[in-house]
Amino acid sequence: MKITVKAPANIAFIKYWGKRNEKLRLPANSSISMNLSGAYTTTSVEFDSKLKSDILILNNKEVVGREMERVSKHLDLIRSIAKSKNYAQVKSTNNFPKGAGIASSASGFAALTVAAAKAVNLNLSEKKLSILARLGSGSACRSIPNGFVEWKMGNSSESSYARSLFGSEYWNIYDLIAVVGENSKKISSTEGHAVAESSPFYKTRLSGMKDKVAEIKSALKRKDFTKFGEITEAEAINMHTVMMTSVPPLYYLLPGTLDVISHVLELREKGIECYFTIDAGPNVHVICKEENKRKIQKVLSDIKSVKTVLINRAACGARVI
Ligand code: 2P0
Repeated sequence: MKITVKAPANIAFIKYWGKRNEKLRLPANSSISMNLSGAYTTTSVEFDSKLKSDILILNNKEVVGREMERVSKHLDLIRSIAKSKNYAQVKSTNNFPKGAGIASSASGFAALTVAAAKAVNLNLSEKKLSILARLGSGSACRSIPNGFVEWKMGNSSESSYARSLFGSEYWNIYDLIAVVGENSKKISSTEGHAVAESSPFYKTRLSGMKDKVAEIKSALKRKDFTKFGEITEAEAINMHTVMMTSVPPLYYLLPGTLDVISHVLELREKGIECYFTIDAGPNVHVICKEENKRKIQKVLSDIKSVKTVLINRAACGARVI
């Protein structure tokens, strides 16, 4: 049976950076995110007893090598649970342009997990699917549940998974992604996580995490946009401080990144409320309320270093289509 699944990328307001257990992808802290309506992966999986190996077709091109091996390893895990030996054909496309600097591993592994589990006739709970997706790529576990999501760090594989705090319709806030450059990562996120500990600021970052997660959850519950934005912005800088002070240092920011940040600060000075966050890449996610969306979109689009602005609101999690 061929199963097709659509899964969103997600933006973390409280980030996952650093692991307690690399193999199990257990994070050093809990994280909070929102699924993105405008950036998603669509993946179909079909197991076939006639296949001699797994096949991966990504954006209409057959993929071999490391990317393929990571997908095959994930399929092995699902096969072992289902006690199946059949190989699969996996076809996957991202709706966001290649080089837009949006990580595809979260939406990719979320879609792959749900599609493969269903295609091999496993009937798994959302929690189990989130755990499985986490084993493929940590941030993918947050793309399984709906809307605004918490990934509880847990203390074992079974207790580290994501669940929905609020559905996608809960709060009409937007994430305008100002794309300033490609995500030409010399060091992958997986390798980046592994060196986080080498930053002298890493321990300090982790020591403040519990309170920060509680505070942002409270702001989310109260729909206190100012508090929510202030925590989000400080958290992004906190993570990038750890990144830039690790050994080797990881510099994801480009001149265009700072250009956008300065416009965000200027907009706020003018009373147009918005806040930024940045992932492991140069692009700036500008978070705003609906009433300011158009104005901010125009300002961002007019910045010379901004190639395009991608518009997102909260979305539901991975779904069979
Ligand atoms: C996040 N990032 O919370 C943070 C913010 C990047 C910066 O999760 O090794 O691709 O596959 O578990 O999930 C990127 O890390 O790493 C990430 P793996 P992943 O969104």
